[in-house]
Amino acid sequence: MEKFYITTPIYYVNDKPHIGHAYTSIIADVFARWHRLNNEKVFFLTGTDEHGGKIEKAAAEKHKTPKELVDETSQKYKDTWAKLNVSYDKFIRTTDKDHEEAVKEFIKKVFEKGDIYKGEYEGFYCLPDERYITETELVDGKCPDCGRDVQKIKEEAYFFRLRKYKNDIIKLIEGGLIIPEKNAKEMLNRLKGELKDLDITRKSVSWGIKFPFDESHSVYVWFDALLNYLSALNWPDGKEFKEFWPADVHLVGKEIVWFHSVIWPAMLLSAGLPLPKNVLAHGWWTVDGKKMSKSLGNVIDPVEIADKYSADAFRYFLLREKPTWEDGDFSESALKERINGELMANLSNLVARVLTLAEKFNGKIEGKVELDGFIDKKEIIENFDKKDVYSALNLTFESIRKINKYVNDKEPWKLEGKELSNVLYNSLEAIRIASIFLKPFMPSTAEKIEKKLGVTPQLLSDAVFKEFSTKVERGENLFNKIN
Ligand code: ME8
Repeated sequence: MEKFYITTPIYYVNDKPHIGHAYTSIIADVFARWHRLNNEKVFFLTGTDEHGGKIEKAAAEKHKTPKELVDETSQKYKDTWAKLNVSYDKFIRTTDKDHEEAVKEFIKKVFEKGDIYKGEYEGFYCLPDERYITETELVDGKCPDCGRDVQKIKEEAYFFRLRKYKNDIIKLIEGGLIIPEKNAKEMLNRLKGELKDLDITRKSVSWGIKFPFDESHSVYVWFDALLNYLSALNWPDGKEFKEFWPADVHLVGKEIVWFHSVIWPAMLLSAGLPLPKNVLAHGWWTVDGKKMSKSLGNVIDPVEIADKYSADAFRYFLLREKPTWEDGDFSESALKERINGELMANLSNLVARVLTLAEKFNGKIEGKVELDGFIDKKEIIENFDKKDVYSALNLTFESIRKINKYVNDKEPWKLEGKELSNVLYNSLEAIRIASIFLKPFMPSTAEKIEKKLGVTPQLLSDAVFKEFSTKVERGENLFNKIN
């Protein structure tokens, strides 16, 4: 049996999740469900990143202890994923005891390898991004990534010999680690410049894992966080580690590709561990054309959207509105258009029309296969292999349009007897097959269709025309028009 290990970034708990976080977790969920549908052994990991100066500061501002804040916010993440049907296998928190132990263990290994030394860090730091910035990287004195103010720091620190792994990393990226290509190019360009060793401890941050060789330092939050991908598998001795490592996909937003494709592989090389197969980067969401931010008051809560329009409608919108690697804009009006114009007009009406006729039909629904080519299974599978869930979803909806066209052309409401039975047979079987491909994207809608058709949960291997012998029930509409 094949295995598939997919991870999301572990999210900072300074604030509750917004639609950007939801987007990543939903894409990861699509992959996890797709591979389960293929009967593979799947480990889908998500969680929260709970240490560091940013969390320390957020807690102080909210008049809470860091512990209170991280407990509260990580629960909000869990609640959000439950609401959005994100079917993770494990939710890791970096404040979990076993994670902290694994981090210390890992640091010991890297230290024994001779890859850690003591020095002094002098430079800048972006607290919101939790990253070190050199003088030459500054843009108008601000963080080159987010444009916010930076802190100047000069402190004793322990360094990781990142430079030592530069050539290995370049080869790894040239070998196709990063999807898409444009992000790989960006990383290779950055690697052509000067690469400095990485400061991996902070003396001035107390909310963190104590550095094992010098407890006056805490471990740099990114060094701690990246290790979640191993500790979640109970590295070094866990059976999960043996079964699932290396990761098949580390799914990330494009701003943290550097950490996942340069720093993380270097850490693994130092510890003598196998490297992940892919780092998959996606684009960003803006809201009504602007970056989401508290000060603009345009941060969108995914739970509110799911309550208002359903989790599946929200999932569909995020996955359908823009190619995965591109940036896109979120607006409720665009969401409503997709619900009315696609989910209702295309999918929901089709299912309702066919099932109304099928419910009334007296006798066995039999026919000969006429709609066999309505879905391009091969291309959908190829797109999943290329990690392009956007195209896979488009092809799935293309198949639903084809069933609609078939029904419109055949006008079954004017037919009876054998002719009607034949059209119903083809439409029902096509709907059943399409619902299998809908499962990763819209799990509860697919489940509702299965119930209406009277079939039990299906695997990808069931996506072939069979006999139709179950009792159907039209029931409620899958989607209703939104005004
Ligand atoms: O970076 N559009 O956590 P984070 C799309 N803790 N995706 C977005 C987004 C947007 N506007 N905003 C956030 C961290 N995301 C670290 C990760 S991993 C070892 C440590 C998504 O809470 C996207 O996946 O800032 C991005 O990479 C992630 O949330 C950043 O979450």
